[in-house]
Amino acid sequence: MRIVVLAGGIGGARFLRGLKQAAPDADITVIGNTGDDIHLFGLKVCPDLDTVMYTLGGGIHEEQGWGRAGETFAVKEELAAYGVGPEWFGLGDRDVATHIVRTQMLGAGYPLSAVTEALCKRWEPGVRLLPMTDDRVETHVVVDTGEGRKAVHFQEYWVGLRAEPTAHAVVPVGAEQAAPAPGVLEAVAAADVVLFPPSNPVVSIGTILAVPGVREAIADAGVPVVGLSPLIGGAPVRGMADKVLAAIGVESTAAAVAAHYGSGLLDGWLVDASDAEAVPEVERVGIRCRAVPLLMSDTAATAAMARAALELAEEVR
Ligand code: GDP
Ligand code: FO1
Ligand code: CA
Repeated sequence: MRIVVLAGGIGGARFLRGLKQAAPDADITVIGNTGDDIHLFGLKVCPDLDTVMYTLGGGIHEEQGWGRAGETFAVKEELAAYGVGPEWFGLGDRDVATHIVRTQMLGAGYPLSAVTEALCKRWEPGVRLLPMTDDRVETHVVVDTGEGRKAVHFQEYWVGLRAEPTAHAVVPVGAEQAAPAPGVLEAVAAADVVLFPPSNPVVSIGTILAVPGVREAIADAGVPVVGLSPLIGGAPVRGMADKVLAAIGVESTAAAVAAHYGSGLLDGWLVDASDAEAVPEVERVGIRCRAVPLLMSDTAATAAMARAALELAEEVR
């Protein structure tokens, strides 16, 4: 079975670990969000691609969910001693090696998709990891500074400002001019099922869908498209999905997120067992819905979620 998964960072990566256990023989292609990417200290950092690569490759800092296990921060301390910022972004020493290799290869002319493939030779994530695009796309968030509104890079909004200022708009800068990376549209066209893990619907999956051609390819693939809610009890399990959903005018409920994707894209939607009252509401907009436990407390629980998603895909096929 060929499965295509659109993934952000932590939510996407943890779901993929469960999916691999639930479907060990499946051929899994991951289309990763690159809207979170940022240039820092002359290095190109791709947080969501790296989170997927490290999580599936066994190098992730488990509790934190991003960055490397056993990390040290000597480079960060040395940069701070020079007074070179931004001081709010924690680049670890082990992680820095990944960004050096990536930046060096990009400088030599390799596209991000080829660089990602090269990095994955070391980590062997057991999936094909493709960036959504080889072109530069950067998510910016329009925030209130107290002295008017301004657009800041998503990482500055989330890591630097801890998502405290009200977000008024989310803009995937460059998306309109971007092209899907090699293999993205081909993987969607060849898929037997497309899954939306419980990734952020705005700044992860929304950004991937903003790359021209991706949404259309998924809608036209003629295969089941099934998603899992990142919201439980009307709140994100972690992160700022509620704030960026508010910025685009979507209520923070499992049902509202399904309706936001819409029945033109989604065939099936899983909500948490505690949100069972959302099931009829989702089905009214033409999306088949089931309520099952959606907390990724360990890989076994996550594998059960992945099995439920694949079962729902068979029901709507
Ligand atoms: P990010 O790039 O690191 O923010 O990761 P993603 O975009 O892939 O996923 C973020 C989303 O994952 C957040 O909106 C969380 O609510 C959601 N999430 C994290 N852990 C869980 C979980 O255990 N269950 C569910 N249903 N969602 C989760
Ligand atoms: N998240 C933080 O909250 N603080 C950090 O200092 C930080 C550094 C960082 C470095 C590399 C990397 O791949 C991810 C990093 N993250 C950090 C996580 C990441 O920026 C965000 O969680 C995601 O982009 C949110 O979608
Ligand atoms: Ca992310």
